[in-house]
Amino acid sequence: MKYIATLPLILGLSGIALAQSDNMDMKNMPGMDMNQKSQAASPNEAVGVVKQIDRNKGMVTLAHGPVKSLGWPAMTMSFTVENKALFDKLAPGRKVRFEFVKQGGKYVITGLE
Ligand SMILES: [Cu+2]
Repeated sequence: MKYIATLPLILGLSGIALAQSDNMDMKNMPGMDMNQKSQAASPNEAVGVVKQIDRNKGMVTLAHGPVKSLGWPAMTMSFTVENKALFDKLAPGRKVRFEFVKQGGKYVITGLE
């Protein structure tokens, strides 16, 4: 009689334990997902001056200012331009405000003005 009485109690407790760990997963996982999404989805913003343009390679070299989101100092470097229409906005010496994301090992400009 005692044994039968304790069994549902143990099951009940483990049920609560499972429910709690489910809640923890639900609290943690979407939070982590949200952080990863915001990193992937929101592009990095910077201003720069166009130094060199290579339409054939789909590259532009920019002397850009600090990039807060990446902790980058100002530097001159090449970016990939996959959207060829953006080349119409590029000219040597032009000051631009641009957005870029890291895709694989490349920094791809996604917006430019
Ligand atoms: Cu750079």
